[in-house]
Amino acid sequence: MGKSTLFNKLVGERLSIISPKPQTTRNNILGIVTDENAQMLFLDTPGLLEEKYRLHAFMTKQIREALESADILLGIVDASNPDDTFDDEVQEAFARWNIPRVIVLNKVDLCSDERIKKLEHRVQEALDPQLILAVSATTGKNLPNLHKALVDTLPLGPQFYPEDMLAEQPERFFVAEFIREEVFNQLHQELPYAIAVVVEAFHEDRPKVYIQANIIVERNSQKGIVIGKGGRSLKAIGQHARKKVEAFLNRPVFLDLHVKVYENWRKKDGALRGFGYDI
Ligand SMILES: Nc1nc2c(ncn2[C@@H]2O[C@H](COP(=O)(O)OP(=O)(O)OP(=O)(O)O)[C@@H](O)[C@H]2O)c(=O)[nH]1
Ligand SMILES: [Mg+2]
Repeated sequence: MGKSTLFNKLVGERLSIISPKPQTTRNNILGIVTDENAQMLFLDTPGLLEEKYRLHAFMTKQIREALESADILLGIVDASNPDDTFDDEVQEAFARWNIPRVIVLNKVDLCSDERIKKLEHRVQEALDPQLILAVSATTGKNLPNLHKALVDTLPLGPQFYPEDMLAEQPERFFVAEFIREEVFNQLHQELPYAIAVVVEAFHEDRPKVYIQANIIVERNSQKGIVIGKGGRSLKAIGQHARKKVEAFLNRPVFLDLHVKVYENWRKKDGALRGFGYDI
């Protein structure tokens, strides 16, 4: 859909992880943008989903909490998806939340003008937002207009965060997320969904930041797949993730990755809490 891609572009920093698979984002992620005129707080959320695991209940709770604190509801429609129907939950959120509602038609780099016109009508009919904007999160098309529209729509309020603050979650959170993103990149089918990442050690008092993290899987059979033949898969995940972490921390990093099994962690509240999903 492109929520995280758009969020990163609006925030100007790669805070949220991105993958072609749905349900990549699990936690709300706050991005703080401060310029001479205003401070804007963007919250990237998981997507709406059918709850099959307790982890999904956590994700739905994140969406609800985001809605409760929002001054603007910014909904994203994948304009390249030929499906023109909107889930009941989406329609309900748009009908129920009494705050300014903006719909972004994303991925217009993949669509004809005719398609966009048609979709604008459908969206107006089904969701009745105050504003519809067609953008491309990837190419940046129309994002300055979106930014301006958001600034103009936001209510006046106090500045919540210091000017130089970009994010609220700790560095370890983002490190775990970059590792999870590489799991999405390197492993296929359902496996990335069965994985959590926990940073166990983070030592900055050396020339290379030492980070030890566990990749948690749900079953023993998954452990072998994550490690791969001769350790190849885990090595690739580690190398790519390390580069992202180094770019984020702006320092050299030694990343020590291990794979651990925690049976059916996605169904267990205790495990979820331990892995950063505070249900
Ligand atoms: N062509 C094109 N692709 C895009 C655009 N925006 C996002 N994508 C791609 O769409 C896919 C999903 O993007 P994400 O940003 O991870 O989507 P999301 O809505 O955050 O997804 P979840 O976190 O899984 O709910 C990725 O492969 C992106 O590269 C766009 O404007 N144009
Ligand atoms: Mg996302």
